[in-house]
Amino acid sequence: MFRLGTSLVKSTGNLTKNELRRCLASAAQAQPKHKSPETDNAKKPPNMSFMANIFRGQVESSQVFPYPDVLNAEQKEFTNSLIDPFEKLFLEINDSVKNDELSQVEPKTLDSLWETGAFGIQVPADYGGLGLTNTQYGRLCEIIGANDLGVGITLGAHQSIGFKGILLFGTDEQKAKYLPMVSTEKVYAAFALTEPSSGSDASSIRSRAVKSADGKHFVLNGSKIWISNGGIADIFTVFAQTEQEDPKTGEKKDKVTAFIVERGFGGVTNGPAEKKMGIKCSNTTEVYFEDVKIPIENVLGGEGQGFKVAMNILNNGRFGMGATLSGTMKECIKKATDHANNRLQFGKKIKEFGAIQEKLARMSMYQYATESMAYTIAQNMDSGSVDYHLEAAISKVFGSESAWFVCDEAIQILGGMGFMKDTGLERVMRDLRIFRIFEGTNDILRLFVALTGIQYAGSHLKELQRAFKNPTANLGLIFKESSRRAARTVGLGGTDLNQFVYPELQPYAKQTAECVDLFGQTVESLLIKYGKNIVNEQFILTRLADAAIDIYASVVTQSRATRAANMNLPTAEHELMLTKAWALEASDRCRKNLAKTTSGEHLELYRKMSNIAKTVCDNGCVHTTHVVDQ
Ligand code: MYA
Repeated sequence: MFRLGTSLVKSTGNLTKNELRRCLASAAQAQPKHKSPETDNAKKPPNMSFMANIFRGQVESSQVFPYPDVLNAEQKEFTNSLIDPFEKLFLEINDSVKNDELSQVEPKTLDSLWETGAFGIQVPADYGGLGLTNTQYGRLCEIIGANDLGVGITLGAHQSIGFKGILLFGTDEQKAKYLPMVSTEKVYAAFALTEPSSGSDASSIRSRAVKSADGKHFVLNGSKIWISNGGIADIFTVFAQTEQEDPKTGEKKDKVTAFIVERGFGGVTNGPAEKKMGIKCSNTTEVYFEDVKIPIENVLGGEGQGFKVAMNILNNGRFGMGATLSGTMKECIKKATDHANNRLQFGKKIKEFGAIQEKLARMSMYQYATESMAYTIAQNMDSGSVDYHLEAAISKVFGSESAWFVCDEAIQILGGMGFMKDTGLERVMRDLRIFRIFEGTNDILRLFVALTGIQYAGSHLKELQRAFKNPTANLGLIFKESSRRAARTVGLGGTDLNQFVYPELQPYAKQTAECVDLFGQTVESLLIKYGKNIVNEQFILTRLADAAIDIYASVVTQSRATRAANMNLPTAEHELMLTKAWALEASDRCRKNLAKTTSGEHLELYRKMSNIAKTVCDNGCVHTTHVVDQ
């Protein structure tokens, strides 16, 4: 797992050119010989991701400031025209309680969803879909999330991942053949990656496809588990190992290839619907492939490219979860607010108690941050950005944890009533639990965020090291870096976000900027200390990811509230308040998390926890003596 060590380099310490040169030289030693990402980097356009850049202590503001605004008036009008029918469908036709009880989406809901175009929201109109952008899709996802997450997964497994590969990587022929089916002909799609022995470690799948001697088809064998829509889909995006020959060396190696598989090819079967804790109405099954003959034209994205196809499908769909769950959170907040406004205890409405106010405020802050992230990412994607992987992973982690927190707090505010099925929060809580697990567990995505960011910081240092080999040709770069470090050590030249935010947000932006600087310095010191072995330091990486998440949430809320204030929106004052409160809490948490990556006390704590876990595992349970027994 996480073979990200490939391009990690040891980082630099502080300041002088000679020291910088020495550190960079040691970085070069840590760089494996078989790969040269710096050459790759030289060819690549600069990475515009805000998050990737803060790992190297730099601010690349274009994705976050000003808050993106990509929809034109016509697109906004069209989106608005869809909101009503979508809401009506969920209010008048869909019955979330019944779906949950039946463990099935009622056919009348499915029919209406097909009629409104909900199964092909992003499919271009030429192929029969609604042809919406990511931003518009997000807006509709919110409505789905507010009403029925189980239906959301039926829709999401179909289009967010099921046939997304065809949209992203399909040939013209593949698009023409499959997209009309999946958007208008009531043909369901599914994404088949996970296997019994391959969950988070996605590249370790064992399903295998063997090319025929005439090269015209593959024969696929294998089985997949927990496939959403597995029992109802007729089109699958399937990932399997295929033997690939290196054109240069002739060496043969297994590499993952993605295929579009039709149930009609024969040999595709599925197990019974799984009995689940939540999202019960969405269909989840095992899917088996036995000698399935797949025409060569159904390879998706190129032979041996399947792992990247899978990762990019997942990256591309993750922001949708944030949008969906921000709708869920709004609904939970509505229920909690209704209760707080009406419930009398100790002679007062409970909304007057500080303990309840704190909950409602924090719930609103998490909802605001989740929504702000989702639309920052969606709109960046719509503007053509390809550098959104880290942000999309962050929004998935943050959205799923925020929604869990918000729903839990809503239940707490409602007290005994919240625990009753009739209130509807109990189902939402059951439904929400899976969101922290699927589409990449939050634990894995935290590591992904931290390690991908560190890898990027490392590759930047490698670039500097190269510059030092030919200083006369790279004076500008060397001078800039040396000056930046020199200024930093005397407390100057730090990050300045004030220029981007509404004046009254500046003191808060200053705190976030300090966190950005501290973050960059921490990444560098971790690289100095651990080099490429940082990949093994999961206690630390997790906390680094948490700090990154808080910074991203702070920046997107500051940007969005600035937009609201500049536009004089009627909610601007409240949005500024949410943003300030968020920044205060988040910068405090961020500083603490960063300290926890280096402090001796915490490193000792991690060692102890690691030992405790080892003992518990060796023992098969807790390893203590019961006070009553002895
Ligand atoms: S579907 C199943 C979900 N499964 C997962 O998400 C699997 C999680 N695992 C992984 O993502 C990977 O295995 C990890 C990498 C990250 C652990 N983007 O050596 P490596 C590149 C781009 O690090 P590994 C489900 O749950 C990397 O740079 N590239 O890889 C259904 C490197 O490239 P190079 C990436 O250690 C849910 C190469 O790959 C990425 O094996 C239903 C190898 O990297 C990336 N992310 O592990 C949901 N990662 O070789 C429905 C790696 O060039 C949702 N790489 O250096 C619907 C919600 C919304 C509702 C909507 C309503 C409409």
